Amino acid sequence: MSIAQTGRRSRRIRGWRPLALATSAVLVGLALPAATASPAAATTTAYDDTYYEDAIGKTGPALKDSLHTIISDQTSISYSAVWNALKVTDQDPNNSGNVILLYSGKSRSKSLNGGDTGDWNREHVWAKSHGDFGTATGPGTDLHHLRPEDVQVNSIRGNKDFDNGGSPVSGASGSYTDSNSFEPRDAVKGDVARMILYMAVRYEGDDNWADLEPNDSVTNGTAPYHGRLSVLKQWNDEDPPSAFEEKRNEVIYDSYQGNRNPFIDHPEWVEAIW
Ligand SMILES: [Ca+2]
Ligand SMILES: [Ca+2]
Repeated sequence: MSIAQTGRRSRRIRGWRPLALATSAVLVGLALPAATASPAAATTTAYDDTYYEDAIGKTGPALKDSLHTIISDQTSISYSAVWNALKVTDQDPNNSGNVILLYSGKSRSKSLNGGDTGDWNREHVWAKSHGDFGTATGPGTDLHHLRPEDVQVNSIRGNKDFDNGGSPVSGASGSYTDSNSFEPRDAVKGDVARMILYMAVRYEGDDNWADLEPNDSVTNGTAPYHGRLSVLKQWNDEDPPSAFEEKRNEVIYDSYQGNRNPFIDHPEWVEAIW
């Protein structure tokens, strides 16, 4: 672990009170952490009386069940239609001709979608081999976990579980990887967590697809599980929903699938369920 990584990880320590922290930092001459994150809180309550009406007030498995029912009412699109959808959902707010690539944060021309070096392609944040759902219309085409990514960076991420640690990823500054896991840059850590946990609630094995669930492993292989839950929960707290993420949720709801990612509207529901 590099010094830089150590610094990044130590910035948030659960349960430390600011006064005690300041005092102990002075006593032992430590630098204060650069930032602290608050527990997740609702991004919007605009849908609580309507879309989420049946889920409000619930917790644990009852909340998960209720959200599953709510978000399973959706339109599904084909894998070929995903290209044009991503050009809308992930459009660069500062350049309408470009999309933002998830792990690298780079802005790249919408027209460079494809499979060659320098192109961007369709990254399955829930690795499609975890549950082996492929790219048939279903979980493999669900826009809530599909993002544009550079072809090479996508290949480096592969089907690895998510965890902290590793060596810097070429072409994706701030991301790290080792033999069995991938750590995205700080600005999208929460996005990744909320996408994985959306998939876990949306897919419960009551249709033709596997029951996708998070766990704490980094060796899930083709099992319908994705790790690591403990790290994803931290990332959800550290990186609250951004305007980009909220707009993306809205566009998928309004224009493509008619369903929402509940954890973008209510990130505190992660802790309420897991
Ligand atoms: Ca974010
Ligand atoms: Ca599930």
